[in-house]
Amino acid sequence: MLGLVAGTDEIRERALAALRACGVDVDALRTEGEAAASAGAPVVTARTPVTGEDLFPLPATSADGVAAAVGLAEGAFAVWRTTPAPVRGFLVKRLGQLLVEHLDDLAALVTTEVGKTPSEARGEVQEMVDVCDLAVGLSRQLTGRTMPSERPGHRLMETWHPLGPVAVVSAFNFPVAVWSWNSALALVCGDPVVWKPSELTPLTALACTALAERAARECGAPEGLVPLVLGGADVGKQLVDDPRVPLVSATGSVPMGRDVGARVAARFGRTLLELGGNNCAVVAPSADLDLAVRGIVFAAAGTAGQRCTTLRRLLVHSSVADELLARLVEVYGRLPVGDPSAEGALVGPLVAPRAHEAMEAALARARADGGEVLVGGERVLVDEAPAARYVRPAVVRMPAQTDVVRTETFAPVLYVMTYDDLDEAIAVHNDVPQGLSSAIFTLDAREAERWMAADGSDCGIVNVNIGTSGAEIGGAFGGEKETGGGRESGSDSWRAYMRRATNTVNHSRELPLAQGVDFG
Ligand code: UN1
Repeated sequence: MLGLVAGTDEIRERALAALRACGVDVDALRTEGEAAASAGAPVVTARTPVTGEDLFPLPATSADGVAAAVGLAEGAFAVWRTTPAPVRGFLVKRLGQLLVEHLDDLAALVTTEVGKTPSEARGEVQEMVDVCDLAVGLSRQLTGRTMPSERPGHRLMETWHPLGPVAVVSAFNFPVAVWSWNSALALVCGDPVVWKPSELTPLTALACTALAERAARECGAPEGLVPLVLGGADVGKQLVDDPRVPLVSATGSVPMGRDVGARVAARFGRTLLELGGNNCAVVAPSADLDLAVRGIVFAAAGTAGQRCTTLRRLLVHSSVADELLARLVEVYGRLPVGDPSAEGALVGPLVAPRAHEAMEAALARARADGGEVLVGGERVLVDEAPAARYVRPAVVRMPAQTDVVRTETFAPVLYVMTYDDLDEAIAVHNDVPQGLSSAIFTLDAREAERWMAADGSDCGIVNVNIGTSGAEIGGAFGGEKETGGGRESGSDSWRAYMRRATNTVNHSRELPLAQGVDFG
């Protein structure tokens, strides 16, 4: 177990320095936040899960402020949509450079607000840099198709146009990467982005926005391309209901997504939803167990179990279950839990007390269902960090896939079940409401192909011999069923941020009608 390296005062000073380095006028914001707090006006309080304590209050955006932010974005759209896409790419290229320059500052803020280890925090910032690269390339490849027309002297083709202001509602666990997946693509596609970050992570959002605004200024882009709004569910709802926002991209819980989806559908807007995951790995008899153990532990315990791609279920063939479990219990027993900035730390804190309560409740339900906690589950560093929530990641052997196993609990709890037949394993795997990420560990080519086939895993991410988390940005990211169906980041995800126009052009002197219709 690792102790605390720094107290709240030192963490606050480091965060302030990082914010100033990124160009955020944080001293003014802090003064405003304190004034708002003492006047009883709404605030968003920056805090750190590392000690569990508050850092300072920031002013929340008022309803007028949210409406004004959308208005600004609408104004920017009028200019940005006719700016050539490769020129829009310059802005994202500059943003990528600024992110590289401020990688340490941004990673420090991610560690402060989410409690990620420096390596994982840097990885998240790297994900932003990578997606900027992808978007810059895309800015010259927003291509439509030309289809053969059935009529002589006609051309049939499609053109992709900018859509309009995009609202991005992001979650605490990837406070900057998910914004960048959306905004780097949206910006090259010609769309401004109004961002509402999680209330738990306002500082990383302020830093990214300051850098994006700087990139926009330096490129001569219009003002209002990247407005930020801070606040709670009311602020999110206002954005979601604003008819000037044609696309809402939201990451978070299933109930949130259900509400957002219905509201946006009611006004015929579009949504891109990234909701819960209940990700599972199958460990087959032929699995390379060294590799499987490493893949499983990173996916299940990394980021303290707080990725939407976190491994939550394990289906192990009964012939290898005892050996795999013994190895997992041994590795889990020596996982370094504590201040993420401590030397060697691999597991930081849970984001907030309610995450710990959810973990305790899930463990109690699992025990009631006949589950046996093989290792972990207990809270640690209670005296040293009473307001924080550090826990030992848990492995729980379950007799069956009961309701608690079918529920996503955003904490490091890995439920293990055994199987004897791959068909049976796939059926159990797919028998959950969520459908984000999945993996099989096998050296058998037939099993691997079956896993990826139409009657295999029903998830959006289907891996072989790697864990469920840590996707690269080049692929489309997202999942099926209650995960929401959205796809972000790589491949052709950019299409969600554009509208398609089908063009038929007649360059003949005749007017033949389609389908051979005769109209006199
Ligand atoms: C999330 O948890 O919301 O695949 C995103 C991963 C990361 C992104 C996770 N690249 O684990």
